Amino acid sequence: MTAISQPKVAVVMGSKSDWPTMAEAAEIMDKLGVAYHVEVVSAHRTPDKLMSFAKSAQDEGFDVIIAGAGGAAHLPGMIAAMTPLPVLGVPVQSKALSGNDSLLSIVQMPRGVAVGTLAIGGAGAFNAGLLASQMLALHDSAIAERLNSFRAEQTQVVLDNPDPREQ
Ligand code: RP5
Repeated sequence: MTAISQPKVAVVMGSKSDWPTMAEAAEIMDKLGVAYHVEVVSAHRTPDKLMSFAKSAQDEGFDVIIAGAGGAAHLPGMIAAMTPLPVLGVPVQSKALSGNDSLLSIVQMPRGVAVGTLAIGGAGAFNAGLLASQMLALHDSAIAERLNSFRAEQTQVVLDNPDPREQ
């Protein structure tokens, strides 16, 4: 389904190399008809851009931010420090430490500055897209209906395929 309205979700990531992971957030939002904006914003390589993005995100009309990064993954936390919008953090799987570094640097926020941290890798990105859609669905009945259909289809696929030996 093609998203048609002004994006309410911003999907940012520390590097182009994060895109194969973060594309899973885009995939579910495409399916649910949720408009989103995507952009590379690096906490370490483009710190000024990080600041201007985070500080202007609400005025730009975004309702929720999905931020993915790997390694010393400071992007979600730094964005959360500079915007009142909810931030969903996706730990990208790193080569050196399998994403444990990403996870710990995103999840362990100090009390008072919140990041909703998802699972490492593609499942986390997918669920970030799902959660962002669920947030928008609180005030958008069309998205809510598509979410209900998505869940019903997912359930039906499992119910229709109970034998684990079959493909
Ligand atoms: C982080 O460093 C990015 O989020 C990425 O996961 C990681 C590696 O970046 P590249 O060296 O592939 O650009 O900032």
